[in-house]
Amino acid sequence: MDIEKVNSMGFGEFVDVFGNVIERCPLIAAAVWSKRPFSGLGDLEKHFFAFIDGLPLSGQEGVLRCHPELAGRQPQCGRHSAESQREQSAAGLQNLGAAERLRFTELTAQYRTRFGFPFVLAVRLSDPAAAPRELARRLRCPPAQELRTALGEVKKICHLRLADLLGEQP
Ligand code: 2AL
Repeated sequence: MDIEKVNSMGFGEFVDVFGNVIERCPLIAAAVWSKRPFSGLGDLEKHFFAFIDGLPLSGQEGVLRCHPELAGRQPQCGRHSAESQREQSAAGLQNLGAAERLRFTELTAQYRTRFGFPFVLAVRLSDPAAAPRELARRLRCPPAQELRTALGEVKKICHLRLADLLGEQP
């Protein structure tokens, strides 16, 4: 789909198509529609990112909490989105061995207890072996720094999903 097509979309179609580029946050797509016309992928994503950056802390934490647990069998609420399922299965995290999976699950639980939101990682840019190391490393970061890192991962996931929808190279 090219940018002219995006700019021609009515509100409902735009939210249907872009409502999950930020995981389970269609409100952000609803707000971004007001910013059209867009000149291209970079311009479009700039508005998604600006909305996230403009949220109060509680809103930014809310965006993170809408993400499913990585390699978790069940999301916190609702179902895994189709995008999330695809990303997680492509990353091979569902195929971790039993011991690795247990360790990973323990660390994600510790992460959630420490920071109050789930561990978010753009898994398409990572590999299954790197994810547990990254989780262990980020678990030790100061909370304010970790919030920024996690939102950076949300933006990477958004970029990849937008590039897929527009048929562009990420
Ligand atoms: C996800 C997800 O759904 N896709 C991805 O790349 N990472 N979730 C997460 N908690 O990191």
